[in-house]
Amino acid sequence: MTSTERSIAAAEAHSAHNYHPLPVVVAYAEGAWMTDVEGRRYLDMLAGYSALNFGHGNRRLINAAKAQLDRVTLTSRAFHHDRFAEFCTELAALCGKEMVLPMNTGAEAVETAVKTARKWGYRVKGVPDGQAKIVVAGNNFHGRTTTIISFSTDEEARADFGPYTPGFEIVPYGDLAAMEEAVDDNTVAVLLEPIQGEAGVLVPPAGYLPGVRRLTAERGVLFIADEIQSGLGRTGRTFACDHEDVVPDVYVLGKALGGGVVPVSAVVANRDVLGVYRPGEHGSTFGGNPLACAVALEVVAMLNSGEFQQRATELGEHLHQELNLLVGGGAVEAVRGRGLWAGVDIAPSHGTGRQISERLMERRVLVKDTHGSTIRIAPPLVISKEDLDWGLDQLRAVLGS
Ligand code: IF1
Repeated sequence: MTSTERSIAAAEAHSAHNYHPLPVVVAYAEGAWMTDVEGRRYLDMLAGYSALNFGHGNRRLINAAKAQLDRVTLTSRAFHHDRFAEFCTELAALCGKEMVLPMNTGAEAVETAVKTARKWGYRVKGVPDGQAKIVVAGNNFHGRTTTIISFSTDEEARADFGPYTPGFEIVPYGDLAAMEEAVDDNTVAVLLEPIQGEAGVLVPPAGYLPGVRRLTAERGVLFIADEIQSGLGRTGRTFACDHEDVVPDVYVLGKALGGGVVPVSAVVANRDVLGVYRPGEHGSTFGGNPLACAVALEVVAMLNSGEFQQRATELGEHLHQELNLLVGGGAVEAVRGRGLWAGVDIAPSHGTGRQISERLMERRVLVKDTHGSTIRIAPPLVISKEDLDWGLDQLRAVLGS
């Protein structure tokens, strides 16, 4: 047996099969490249589902983590620490907001946003206790907790996890009239991905996000933007909402906020929203820990430079220009996305998303399929144009176009 086979066999024997990973065992990674246990190098076109926007082994992030490791890594929030205030101040400023509630994973931040909206609904808006409603979109993906999958429309993510949490109404993504119809006096929030990732990198119709912003402002409803995957440079702007000059009431951030080094997530909003909390009403052992703050501070500093947003814009234009040339050639039925983020619908005649992913792996490119016949392309924003073109050459070869 090769070391790859041995590693995979042991993983299959001793871990739950809640994933079906490609048969590659990564041992090292740098920039946009990963090296497996056999020494083979792969171009990473998934970037940890956009957690690795700044690339593997980003020197600024690794050095920030290393420096903090020798100082203090965890205090709990029972005490202050000397990176916390700076982290909250800088992240709030990046978002143009006043306050931050730090958590760890994306799902925790989404759960925190749901709890915040409900508490705001009861304490500020005056919704009768227990009656708060949150409107979400079909084909959403906001995480895997039992409350979050309660408002999923994906049977695979929901099945056998009931009983489900009530208080959510699902409307079609992109349909403003349906959203208007759903919002009522007990609605405390609308929760949306500004671009739906798992659904296949679905960009909403132009005007939809501004329409949601107007509707929620008029009806006294919080607009919560889940920018966990779409945010922090991926689409060519700091936030995907920026493309339509929309400022939500609440940003939900994660993934790249921790730079692919440590889990860091956060809910960011003004005092009139996050001010609803009193001590003891929410919390997390690791939320806002010194190591997380040290890394995330460096992430915010890098985003403040605008260089990653600029790269994602320029390379993204090139990526979409090249991908759009494939549409109509028989292998590619549609391409969607923004910046360095694309969903490519493969014609079933050319294989499933999984099969294309496996063929690309044989050519040393790693992508992830989603829902049958779509592959998503989201390389680290540090990828060179040459490497991006090489990756596109492998895709064209696999698609025979
Ligand atoms: C899996 C999907 C992507 C997210 C948005 C919250 C979360 C995610 C917009 C929760 C997480 C990850 C989770 C991972 C695969 C990946 C994913 F396929 F699941 F949907 F990226 F599209 N909001 N997305 O995309 O963040 O708790 O994971 O830190 O669960 O398989 P998390």
